[in-house]
Amino acid sequence: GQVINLADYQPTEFVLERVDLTFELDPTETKVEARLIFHRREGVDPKAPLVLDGDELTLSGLLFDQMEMPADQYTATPESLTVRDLPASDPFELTITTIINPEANTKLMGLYRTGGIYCTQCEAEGFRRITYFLDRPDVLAPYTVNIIAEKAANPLLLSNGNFLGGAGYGEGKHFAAWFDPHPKPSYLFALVAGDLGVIEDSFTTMSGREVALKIYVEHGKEPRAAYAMDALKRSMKWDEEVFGREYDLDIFMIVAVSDFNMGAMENKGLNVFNDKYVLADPETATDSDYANIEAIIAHEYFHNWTGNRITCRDWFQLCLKEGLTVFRDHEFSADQRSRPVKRIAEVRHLKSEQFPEDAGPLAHPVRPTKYREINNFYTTTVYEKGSEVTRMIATLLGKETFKKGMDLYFDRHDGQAVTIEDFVKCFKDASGRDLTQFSLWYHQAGTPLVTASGSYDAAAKAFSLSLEQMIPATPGQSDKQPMHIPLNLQLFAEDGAAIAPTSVESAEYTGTILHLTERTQTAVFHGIQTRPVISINRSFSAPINLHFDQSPADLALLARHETDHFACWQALTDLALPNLLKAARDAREGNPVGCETTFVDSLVAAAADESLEPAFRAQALALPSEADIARELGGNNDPDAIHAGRQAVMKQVADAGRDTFAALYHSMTTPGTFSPDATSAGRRALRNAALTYLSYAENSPVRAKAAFDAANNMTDLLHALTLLAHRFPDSAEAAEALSTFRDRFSENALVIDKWFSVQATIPGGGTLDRVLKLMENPLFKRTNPNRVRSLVGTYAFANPTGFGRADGEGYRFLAREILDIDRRNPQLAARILTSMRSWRSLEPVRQDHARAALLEIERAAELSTDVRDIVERTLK
Ligand code: HT7
Ligand code: ZN
Repeated sequence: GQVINLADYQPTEFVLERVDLTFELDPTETKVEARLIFHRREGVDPKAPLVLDGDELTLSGLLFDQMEMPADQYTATPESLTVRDLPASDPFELTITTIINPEANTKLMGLYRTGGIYCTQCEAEGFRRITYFLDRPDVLAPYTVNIIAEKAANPLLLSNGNFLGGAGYGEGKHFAAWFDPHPKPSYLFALVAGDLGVIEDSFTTMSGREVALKIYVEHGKEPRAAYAMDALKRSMKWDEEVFGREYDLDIFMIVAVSDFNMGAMENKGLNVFNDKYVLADPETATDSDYANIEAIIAHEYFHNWTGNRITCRDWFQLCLKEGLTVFRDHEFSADQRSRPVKRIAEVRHLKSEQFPEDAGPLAHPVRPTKYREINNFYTTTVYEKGSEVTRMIATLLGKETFKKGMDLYFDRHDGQAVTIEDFVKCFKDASGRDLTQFSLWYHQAGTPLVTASGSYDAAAKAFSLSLEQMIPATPGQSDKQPMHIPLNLQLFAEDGAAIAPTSVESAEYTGTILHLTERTQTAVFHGIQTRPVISINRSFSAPINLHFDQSPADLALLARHETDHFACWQALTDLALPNLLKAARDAREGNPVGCETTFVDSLVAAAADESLEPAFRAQALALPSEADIARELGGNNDPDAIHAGRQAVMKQVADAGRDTFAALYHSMTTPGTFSPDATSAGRRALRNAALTYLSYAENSPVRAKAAFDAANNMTDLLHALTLLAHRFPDSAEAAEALSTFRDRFSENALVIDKWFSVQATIPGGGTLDRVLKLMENPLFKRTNPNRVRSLVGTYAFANPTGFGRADGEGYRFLAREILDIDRRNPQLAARILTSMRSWRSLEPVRQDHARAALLEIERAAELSTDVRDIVERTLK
């Protein structure tokens, strides 16, 4: 795999006008006939050859305008088809026949088989595994698709667009034809065939058109698709109301499959989903499963406008569709649920996933300029930081102007393949604001560090705030320019009342947003009667690290009085962190761990505060994770000490708040039938958080076991199981709960994934043996990405003490597994390998083991481009 550079972008010399595909489906020998109509772009050399992309293809026929192509006029390799000396006639038609083997396709890219179903995944470069093609996102055409297959095994024949018709086709076969009038790039092509159950509904769009909605799942699982259907209808309505976007075909289909490399895929009119993000019922799905389903159904649906109608010019522009669509799904969930609680969850996720990426060897800009393997750029930086950048545009412009910019984007670029520059220009044109400096957010990698310090002048009644920004060096980018950082801030008086200054001397400051644009900047707030407490980066207005020394008393005041609940949570977190960091250092040195009372009291007070919604209180009680603590410590990390320190802090909070937690455990019940709504989920989350602390206070598995036995939904059941397994792994209660759980759900692979994950995250070095044993369990299937992620992936990503064993056995295990997975599914192997991205922040002994494991992978005789790219960048 050579490096692809953004700077080398050139439009194609040939323009694709139409695509006509005919599939004769067969598990091992599917015949694909592609009729492609091209013309030359104006000014192109008439002798220019046509070069089409392929991947592991064999050509079995080639016609030019229906006539056989002479063999000396083309060269076909598995990776490309080059056609030379094309007659000057324009337009012309090329008919390409390939034979492919879906059954043997273990990469799950292109056309493959899963659970007896034919299914495709074409993003990013899967279509070239089906036929030779100009497989790039700026080549758009309308598609007609004919599918021929055995009727009994494949009653369903689906593709993009609207259904044209179908009929019998010889003995035992039938065919169906589909037409998608919306010009689309090949990555949005989809085909599904097989025998599935369906739930059906309909949606009337704002202009009164009726759209048929269908969700296809394995037979017998139809009732478990009801929540996904409900989420789909709410998404369609929301996109009309909030973004003015209407659906544009007669039918919208979702197919759930059990073998899938990612979460879901937004193919035009025919979304394909990992069944994990479709299937839910109270008995088998947790509240977070429901929330994920709602978010991902919305995300893929929203792509219809942000991604499909307007797509990316090239894969460097991936954040054009992904960052924007994540922003849209975040806003949707915020509107459907609690906005502050959603924001807290987003920021937790951003900090635990994206911040480490941005701080490590795999750091890259939101809009990268080079790649070796595009599959490795479906990253949290492109998605989540990309969403944050879009959010900052909304913050800078304000709601109304942001909406104008979005409308302009939809008007100006509908039907086109565009760039980030085109996107940003719409907001510049809608607002008149110069966004040149702001655009650095797309181009400079690394999380900015903002250092703030305040001083109060009682005589002058003035408060001055000094800010400094620093953007850390990242691979390939050593010198950084200062960025445009919008900081939402507010001053509070000592009684907790918000203060309105009489005047402010500052660079641009709109009353809530201070625009930090220089390396250093000072703002002076006048008319401040007493020493103020300042809240900075409210709602997480910018994705930065903030260093601001605030006393526990000031943080406690913010925790109590901030009107922005995200900022309350941030204050509680800022109170907790120094305690957790000190505890990790003390545990490492063998000193006793002691917590500050302001922190413990504030946390317990927040837990008991009935004016706060339960979901918020549950978030407050979920202390920063071991990974969060490791990140804050920054280097020379010992996972065992971090774990021991955090356990000691949990115990102190639990002892101090024991009565509060007992009261919450009894009061936060959810009587009546189960409902997955956010309010009920919040009550369950708070009750379960209380149960966790009680298990520390009581130091006994008895209450958790009783909770396990009494649970009537998966959220409570899994929480109790996790507590038993993680806190009391050697107890009879844990053993019994684990085997009960396995026996009850052995027929449900998605629930068994939870059983694998719970065990993969049991703290401590002994877990590796357990993982190895579980890999021999008949319920574990090496070929299924969900199984591999839930056991191997979860162990590597989410078990710092288990995976990070001091003897390096965890890393060696991962190296072996990566090489094994890579032989079947490089994309999956590469993704799991990114769990090593923070290896340089470990203490020296573990670092040596980690490096050795990475070198072992790097030295392997055969390595996919995917894994080679990750391992080389990780080691650099
Ligand atoms: N746009 C989709 C990305 C995706 C994908 C990428 C590479 C390989 C397999 C894949 N499956 C789905 C998902 C999304 O962001 O909506
Ligand atoms: Zn997406």
